[in-house]
Amino acid sequence: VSNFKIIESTLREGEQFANAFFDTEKKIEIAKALDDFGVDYIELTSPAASEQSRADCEAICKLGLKAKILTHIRCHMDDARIAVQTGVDGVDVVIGTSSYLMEHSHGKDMTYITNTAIEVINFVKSHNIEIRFSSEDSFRSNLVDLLSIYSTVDKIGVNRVGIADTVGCATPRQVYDLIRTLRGVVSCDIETHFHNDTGCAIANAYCALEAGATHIDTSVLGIGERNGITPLGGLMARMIVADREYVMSKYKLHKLKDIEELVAQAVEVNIPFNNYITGFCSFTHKAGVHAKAILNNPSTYEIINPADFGLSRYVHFASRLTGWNAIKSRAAQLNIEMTDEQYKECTAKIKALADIRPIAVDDADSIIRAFHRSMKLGKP
Ligand code: HCA
Ligand code: CU
Repeated sequence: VSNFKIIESTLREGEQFANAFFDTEKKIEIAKALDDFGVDYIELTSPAASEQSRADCEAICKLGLKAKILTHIRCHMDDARIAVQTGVDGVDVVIGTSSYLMEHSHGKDMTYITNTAIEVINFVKSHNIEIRFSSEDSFRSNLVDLLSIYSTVDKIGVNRVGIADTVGCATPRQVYDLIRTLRGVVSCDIETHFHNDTGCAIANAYCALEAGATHIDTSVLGIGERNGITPLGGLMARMIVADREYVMSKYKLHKLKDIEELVAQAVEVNIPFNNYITGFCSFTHKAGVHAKAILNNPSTYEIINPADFGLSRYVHFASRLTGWNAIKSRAAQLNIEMTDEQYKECTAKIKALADIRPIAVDDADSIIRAFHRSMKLGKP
């Protein structure tokens, strides 16, 4: 699973999110932030979508970012002709291959799709621009058809082929099997794109890498059509556990929270409370048993080190579940020192109040302070 590359699609798939409207300035701000974070590719909405989309695509190409700039088009010569004029480094071409899409969307058959694909690919390549060919709804497409068209486009020299779970139906095992099979058929890179309708988008991306995929599509906070795709932050969480050295060396992880806040604000959503890494409680430890172990050695209950992302852990101590080790640690933060017996007694007082009502940090702190004062005065 090492050496994977990210195709960041906040400015393409993400623009298909219900709330998304990015003006030129916002797109540039997001593109620069993603580039600074270290993503390999930034994918932009098709220049054929609208006049402003075309102008924005050209503007971002002119920024001179380290990341390669891609645009995403239908498998059609009209779109390809516009795309090659924008200054992009690469073009991601897509066409529906499932029976649903062939019958109810574009109405074309496999022979037509293959012939158009060949024409578009040769045209883009003749402009010295990178090209990826992908099927849409790959997991509901005919396997023999898929392998045959991928083998054809591989032979004429595409840089990547793409597999897309457009409807979010795939399971990790299905992903593994399909990518493994495809890996045996093509020699080019394999890009994958997973929607999250059934909550498998991160697991599917990971399985794809295990099976030999090379590129993963992401968006910030996972924004996209419906409930979106593999989130950039969630993929970072998964991958830092798999290969910390590679992830740490390649991405500026401490910028993740800022990028998420930038995008969350732009599309007017909150960062979910249980978000990977940046959710408000992602590194909060509450039960007394957990708190004690965490204070001893954070690895006991943490697979990800918050410091790797410029964040810190929090030991929750104002609750009925707390324990005296957490209270001792809190007392130290308040510059208060007592004996172990005293911490235990003080903890019992906090738990007694927390059994009656939810308590705030201030409540627990004043119990600690009052208890400590009474100890010094010699009356418990
Ligand atoms: C789309 C569909 C797409 C394409 C994915 C890809 C999907 O909105 O055009 O080209 O990799 O989910 O199939 O996003
Ligand atoms: Cu998609």
